Amino acid sequence: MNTALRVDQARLWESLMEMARIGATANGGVTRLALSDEDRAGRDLFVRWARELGCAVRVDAMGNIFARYAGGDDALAPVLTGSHGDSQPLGGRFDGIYGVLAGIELLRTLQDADVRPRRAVEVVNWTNEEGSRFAPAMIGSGVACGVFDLEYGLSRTDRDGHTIGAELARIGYAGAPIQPLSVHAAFELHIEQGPILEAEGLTIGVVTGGQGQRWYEGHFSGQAAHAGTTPMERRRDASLGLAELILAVNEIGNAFAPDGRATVGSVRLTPNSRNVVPGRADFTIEFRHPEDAVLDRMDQRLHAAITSIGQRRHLEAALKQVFSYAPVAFDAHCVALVQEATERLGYAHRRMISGAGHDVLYVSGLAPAAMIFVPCVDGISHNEAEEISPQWAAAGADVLLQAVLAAAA
Ligand code: HGY
Ligand code: MN
Ligand code: MN
Repeated sequence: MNTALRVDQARLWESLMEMARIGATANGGVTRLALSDEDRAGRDLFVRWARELGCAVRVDAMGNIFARYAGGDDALAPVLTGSHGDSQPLGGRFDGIYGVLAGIELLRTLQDADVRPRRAVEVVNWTNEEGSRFAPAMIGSGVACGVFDLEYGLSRTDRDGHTIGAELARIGYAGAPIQPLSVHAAFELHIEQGPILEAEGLTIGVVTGGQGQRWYEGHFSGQAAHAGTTPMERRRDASLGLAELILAVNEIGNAFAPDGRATVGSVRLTPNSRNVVPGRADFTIEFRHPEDAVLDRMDQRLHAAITSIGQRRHLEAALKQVFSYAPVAFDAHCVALVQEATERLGYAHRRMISGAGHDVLYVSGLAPAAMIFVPCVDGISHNEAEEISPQWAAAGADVLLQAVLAAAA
């Protein structure tokens, strides 16, 4: 490992700030929802920067963009890095895009130093990692890695009925048919999105795996009624079922502390009018935990709670699981490369699992993979206040550079 080779911190930071102007929000965050006009602008900037580096750029049928920096022996499978360019609504300036632009900075550093690794290095910009506009999450990497078929991926719709396929065509990123992913090893660099590294005064997270997730969608149906004329005892108010459910989901998360996570993130009342008793309440639920057996128990408690609430409140209840993936352990050799790079660069670090989902978790089903975390201020993410320091950004990119070069040798 040639740790004399370092990324250019100022150039990386400037790229992050230029990208953050696309979809910039009033409170210092970004809204760059998957396949929106803002996402298109961000994609166009990524492609321009990749082409300026002499990369071959290819787009697949899910709009995933791969920028390839040729290696000495181009017949060999490449080393893959990158992340996602889409954001949450009112999201942060670094979630996902930091890993994409650190990949660009890595290639700029190789080009400046005239370094040509034996294997090609590819930087990917995955489609719809967040799962906010289109569910489920990580649909671009999921199709590319064979977890979902293309037809399923292209047919996902947003709340306005727009499909991924139509939106890809609209923004000009409906690419070539999906080919089996050819990857020698993969490394994703990401902000931690949690409080651990900063609280412990550490610079790097050597990520050994990711926890499992279960996503659900459901609703309670009662009866819409006049808010003024309908006596309390005659109501079938769907919002009361929702209120009980939110507390029940929170209890399930607490029952499996300290690692259990349970969230009702999105709700919708119908007709959502101030003088109508809600006839319907739609909700999303997501659970996370490092152990699949515990996710099964959380699932059982959820179904029991939904049934009980519906019966007691005379509401029809519906629940379906829309997404899940089991906990993942990363490849020991890739984790060791990250650990060695971190130690040689002298960064304070710890091993940890990822609480958040990331595209490389799917890639790890096809090729050896690992992740690198840097801290974020107060552990805040999925929030306009998301913040990192230029020093953290460069430290993570330097570890990525060394791990990628070691794998590409
Ligand atoms: O939800 C997640 O874990 C990821 O940040 N999209
Ligand atoms: Mn992310
Ligand atoms: Mn995210």
